[in-house]
Amino acid sequence: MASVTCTAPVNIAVIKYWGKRDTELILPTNDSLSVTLSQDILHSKTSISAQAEFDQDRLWLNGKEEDITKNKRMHNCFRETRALRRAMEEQDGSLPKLSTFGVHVCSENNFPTAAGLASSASGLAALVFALAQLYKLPIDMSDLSRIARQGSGSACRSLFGGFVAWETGKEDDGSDSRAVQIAPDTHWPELEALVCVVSDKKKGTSSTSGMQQTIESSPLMQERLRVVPGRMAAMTQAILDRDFPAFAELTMQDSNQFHSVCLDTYPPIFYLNDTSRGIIQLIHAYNKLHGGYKAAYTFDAGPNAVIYAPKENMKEIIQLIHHYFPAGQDTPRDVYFSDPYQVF
Ligand code: 2P0
Repeated sequence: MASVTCTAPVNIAVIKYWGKRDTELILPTNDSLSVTLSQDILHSKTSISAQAEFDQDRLWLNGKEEDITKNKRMHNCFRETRALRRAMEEQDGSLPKLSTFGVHVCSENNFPTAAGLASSASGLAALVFALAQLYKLPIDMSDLSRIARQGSGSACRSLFGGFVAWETGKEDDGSDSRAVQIAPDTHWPELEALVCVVSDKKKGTSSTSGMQQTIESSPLMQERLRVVPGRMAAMTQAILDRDFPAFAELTMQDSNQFHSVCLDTYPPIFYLNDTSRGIIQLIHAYNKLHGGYKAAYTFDAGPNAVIYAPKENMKEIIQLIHHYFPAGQDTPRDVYFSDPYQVF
């Protein structure tokens, strides 16, 4: 039996991926860019075993077995990594025939699954990385990211630390749609992320179906596709320059536009709630009070806020959040916050 255990971190996009030009190969309509968070708090931990006696691939997620017979995306990851392993076994007859064995997968998230905290990104990244280790594939991370992408689009970005772009690519076969690291995690140590868990409930509209509804019905999406290339270039420069005001403005604008296209989708998709909007107002008031950018918010496909800020501001921001959105109160808002905050 061969076994491997890996963890993969969550990534939070500052230029959002939303929309596919090919739903089979998972090719996006626009480039995206994310920050990979520290693995200390938000991660997926995945153990896999391959054994001749295993007659099929099986998954246990957070301790409960899931039926993956119709899970095409997981099978994409198994198929692609097995094909590479098979080629190695054909070249070197002494290698164990792992490609013919079934694989059992045990995966755990240490945060709410499917609540808009990028659990599919870390989960599929951990699976693909674990398979590459198990099969001892001589493959670089960008090539591996093309396989992770076929499990879940945003998973391709979680194979790298630091600041990561997912390039849409031009080819119809997806061969150039991959993740690349813009800068390593050591590049901007002053930048921190605070994850505010507003709700740990499963989201109402999955990202996969929500983004296709947007593509089919939102006229505003055309405007988004027009502005994203300029934002990608400006965001990349802001990161390379460690220019927090530029990073903050672009991050908030892109989050707002992403939620605007959700609202423009017909019927509309609501991911933010009153608490999310309260946090948006608080961050703008905080920045205005200081006459500059002290913090930036971003929201994915759920109500939970991620606040990026230089380390020196984080203590004050946490106090503000706790003051205006006290945790543990008997309110209908179901608010609590991650503690301690993320440092990457
Ligand atoms: C992102 N999101 O860039 C954006 C922002 C949600 C909002 O990537 O269908 O779970 O598996 O490719 O990767 C969520 O989309 O969707 C996502 P699939 P995925 O992080």
